[in-house]
Amino acid sequence: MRFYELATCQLLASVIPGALAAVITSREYAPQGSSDKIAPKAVIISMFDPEAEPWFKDEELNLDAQKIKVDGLSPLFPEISCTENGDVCQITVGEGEINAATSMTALTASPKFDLTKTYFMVAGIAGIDPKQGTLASVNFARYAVHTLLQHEIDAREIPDNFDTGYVSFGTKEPGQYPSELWGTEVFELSEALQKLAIGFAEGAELADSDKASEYRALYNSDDTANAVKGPNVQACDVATGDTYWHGEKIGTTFAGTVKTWTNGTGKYCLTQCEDNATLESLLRSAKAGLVDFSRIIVMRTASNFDRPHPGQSAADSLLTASSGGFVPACENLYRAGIKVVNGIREGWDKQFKEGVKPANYIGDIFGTLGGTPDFGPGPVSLQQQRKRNTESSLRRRGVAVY
Ligand SMILES: *[C@@H]1O[C@H](CO)[C@@H](O)[C@H](O)[C@H]1NC(C)=O
Ligand SMILES: *[C@H]1O[C@H](CO)[C@@H](O)[C@H](O)[C@H]1NC(C)=O
Repeated sequence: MRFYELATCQLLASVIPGALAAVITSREYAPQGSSDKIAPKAVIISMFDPEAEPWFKDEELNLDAQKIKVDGLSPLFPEISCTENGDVCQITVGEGEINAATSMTALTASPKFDLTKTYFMVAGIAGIDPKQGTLASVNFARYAVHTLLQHEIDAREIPDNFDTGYVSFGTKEPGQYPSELWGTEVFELSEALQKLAIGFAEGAELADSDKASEYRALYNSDDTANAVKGPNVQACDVATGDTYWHGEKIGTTFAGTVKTWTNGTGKYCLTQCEDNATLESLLRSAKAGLVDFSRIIVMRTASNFDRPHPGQSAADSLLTASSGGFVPACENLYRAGIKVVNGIREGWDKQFKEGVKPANYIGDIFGTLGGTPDFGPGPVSLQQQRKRNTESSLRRRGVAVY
């Protein structure tokens, strides 16, 4: 059954954007003067309404000024919203990996926009590891790791010598570097831009709530000192998976995944469902010259912890507890995010139009955009990797390698 499910999920993820491109090409792509195109300085990427709403309360920004219908967006969120002069736009991509990748591809393929100089900012809520940060904090990622892209054995059937049910593709035990790579395992973003964004966001007065304040005090272990402080702005990497995981043990597992897959540089901190998909879409559009991968910011505010506090079960923490973090986290997307957006707008002529040169490797595990990843298996040609993936897949199913 697993193979069938796998095939289905791949089919959905690959066929939808393909069909979409055909629709866009046939229905929408009419030659236009580039002057007709909207060329935003910044695009804010939300996943669902509570993340988007705080931005629309800003009457000066006025994101309601232009509503632009784009074929291929989520049926729930069929329009891009832009300011009067088009210098800032907002997209709600929908939740989960498939929605994020498909909606972003629809936007970047649309002839209504020129996004070659645009800064993209993912602005969403996330879970946070209490060892790394706290409720309502504002976090900017350098690495996005697709931690759910591996084998899973249900906890009740884990072998005695395994400490987790998660095993990288192409390996036989937990904790190994994957030899089978699908290409979206790890994304690395510009650290120079991440630092500038943190600098802008630090100028924001962050929201908090009494309830969040009381709740974070319950994380009173020696290793969770970061959880009991008030909301702050910091660097913090993201882990992606459509499965909304929760708990100490699974968090520890994925902390290991992030560490192994980024070759020790990335640190597990935030959990969410879209960033790798959004980044894969932007990566392919960057390869096509439609966007610039050095102009991407991932900002996630913490709406909840990714595990229980001492004395609480994982199920209670996930399903019944109310941490008070959701409302201030959504508000802080705007409060910190508008500082970043305005920083880019105000510094446009001086710095941002030209671009911020990245000092670190940026891109995916294959080096698709050029350069050499500081993570990944090292030099392997795409042809070799395809062969490895086929062989690994056949080995897993006991089929003789041809
Ligand atoms: C990352 O770690 C793996 C496993 O130890 C190793 O094979 C690979 O060469 C490393 N990659 C880089 C870029 O250092
Ligand atoms: C997804 O994004 C997260 C963080 O944004 C990153 O750590 C992860 O490697 C990414 N994975 C994929 C497959 O894009």
